[in-house]
Amino acid sequence: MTRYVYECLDGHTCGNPVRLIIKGAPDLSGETMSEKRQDFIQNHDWIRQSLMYEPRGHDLMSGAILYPSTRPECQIAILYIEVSGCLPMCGHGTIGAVTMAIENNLIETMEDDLVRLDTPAGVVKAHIRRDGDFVDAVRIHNVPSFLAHEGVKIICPDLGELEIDIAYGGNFYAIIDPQKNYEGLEAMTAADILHLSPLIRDRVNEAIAVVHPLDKTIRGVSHIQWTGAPREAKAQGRNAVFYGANAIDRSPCGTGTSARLAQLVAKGRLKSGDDYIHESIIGTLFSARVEEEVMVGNIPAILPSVEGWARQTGKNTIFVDDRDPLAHGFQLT
Ligand code: PYC
Repeated sequence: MTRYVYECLDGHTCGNPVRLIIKGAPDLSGETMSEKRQDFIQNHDWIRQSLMYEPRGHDLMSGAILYPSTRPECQIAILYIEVSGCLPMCGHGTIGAVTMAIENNLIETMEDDLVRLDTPAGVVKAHIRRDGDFVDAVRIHNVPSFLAHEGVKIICPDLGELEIDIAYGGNFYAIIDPQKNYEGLEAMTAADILHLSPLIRDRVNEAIAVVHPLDKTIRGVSHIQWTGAPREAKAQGRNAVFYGANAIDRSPCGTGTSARLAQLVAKGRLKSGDDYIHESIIGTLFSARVEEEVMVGNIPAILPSVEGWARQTGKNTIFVDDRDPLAHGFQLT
């Protein structure tokens, strides 16, 4: 019998789970985090499934693994594992992983409480706001984000024709704004989002092939963002992001917020220096900012930052035992 043992720190960022694997992860081959991500996907994906899916995880589970950096300018590298796959970047995951790693003395910050992270999508800077021995909040300076396609038309069962924008913020998002056949997030139940989002994702990916212009391994719309009017007085927008087979992000979604900012700048509704407070489906808030306008190849893009808080909920030693018929987990679809 072989028993694999994983030491984890469990927590959440603004309501969405983060499982940080601190012991037991495999060595990965590759010169960069993008190559190591490919190695993980090809050779070790069962570990993600074991730790994210039921019965050790659940439909929303999201996690991260720390590795030595492959870039001289970064303190640490991070690999994102989630029910939806091994992501290029995850915002709430970064805020949670950095919070728990700092509070458990796993990483040290540079000057000004800054950590430079080597992620598969590129370098992400995290600024720590402390409260004594604890981390109060983390502001991530995310990878360049951009509007990739505007007004993609699809037919959505139940709703009818929808016009959807596709934007990148570390993952590709199909963003659904209020329009003739969609009144806004306030008109949707969680069950509606869970039912319609995978159908929309399939139709969007059939309609258009999205590929990152500088990294061909980042491709396809993985996340669906439903937008709507905020409920919190200080928020400018509210959203619900669907991912995986059955998940709605409980946080305002870091890469989703970055994609949203890029979309709003491209449409002239935000500009460099503007703040944007983004509300989640459960009312938690991320405080985002358009830091700078840049180019990605020949596409106008932005550098977004997103601040949020995370709290550790416990420590977890997880066994994956090859006598267990459900060792590699399962999902209900
Ligand atoms: O915060 O970037 C994010 C994220 C992606 C999927 C769930 N959360």
